[in-house]
Amino acid sequence: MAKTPVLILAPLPDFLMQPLLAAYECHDYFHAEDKAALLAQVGAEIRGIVMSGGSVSPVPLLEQLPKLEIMSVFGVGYDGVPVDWCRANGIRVTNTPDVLTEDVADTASALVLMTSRRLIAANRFLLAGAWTKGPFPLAYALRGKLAGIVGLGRIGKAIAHRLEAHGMRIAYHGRTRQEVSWEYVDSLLALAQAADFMIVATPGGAATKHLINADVLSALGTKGTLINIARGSVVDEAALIAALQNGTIRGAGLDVFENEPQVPEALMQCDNAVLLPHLSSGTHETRAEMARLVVENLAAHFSGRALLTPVC
Ligand code: 8YV
Repeated sequence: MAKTPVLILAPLPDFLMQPLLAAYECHDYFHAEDKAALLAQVGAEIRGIVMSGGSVSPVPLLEQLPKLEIMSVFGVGYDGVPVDWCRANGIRVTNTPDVLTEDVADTASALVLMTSRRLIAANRFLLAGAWTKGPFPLAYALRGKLAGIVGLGRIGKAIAHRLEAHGMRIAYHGRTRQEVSWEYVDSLLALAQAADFMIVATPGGAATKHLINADVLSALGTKGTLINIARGSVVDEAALIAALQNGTIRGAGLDVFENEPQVPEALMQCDNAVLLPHLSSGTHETRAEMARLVVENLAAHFSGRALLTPVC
């Protein structure tokens, strides 16, 4: 029997590509030099899409795939998928929630520690031989400080638990108050004013674009550090660079960027920022689980079984 044709919209690891290639006729749109030619050749037959959390599937592309039935996202964030359009057109969407929560939360708390204790600068200091000339400058303690979580979903909660273990106080802002013991702050600006660390854990997409803007950064102020493990789009990166350059805020710890993998040179020059290459879910264990969900969701769909982790 002929294999079902699927379109690959993002660079995917071998341990995901292998099972996909075994089961499907995979067409690599991401690496195709002539994308229009690829669509002209196979677009009419494509029944599935595989993409990553950060990748985008615009409606004009999807409109060229009349037999599309399912989009399987290798990531928890599906802000690159036009979900309303998919719903309206009967296209199923799946993602990979839960399996990455702990790793992403670990990365967020690592960024809190790296920025508060200036661990990357300390490492550079030692390697440069500066220790023999004197001690590394003192840093800031975490105990008693306020972590303001923006977006208290599964990942936000896992971050809060970790930071409590460091002796931090927790407050959060989101669309709604939740049944949790942490303090709810209904204004983002008020949370920024109070927080020593503001930790962004919201979904990406239009609803949260540039939620963290110049006003929020001013409110966060010189006592404050911004941590972002969510999506680059949530932070106005130009405003953040200005705030880091002018000392409006103390520092930033970022795993995501507005135009990644491009990171502005000006941001890389900020020695009060710790920058990571979007690695928060990047462990062998978690990525294997994410790959399993991508493959099993597709298999479930094409064999008429219930999806494991449906978005719609
Ligand atoms: C991944 C992510 O880096 O889950 C997400 O939404 O952005 C990340 O976990 C990405 O999807 C894998 O390429």
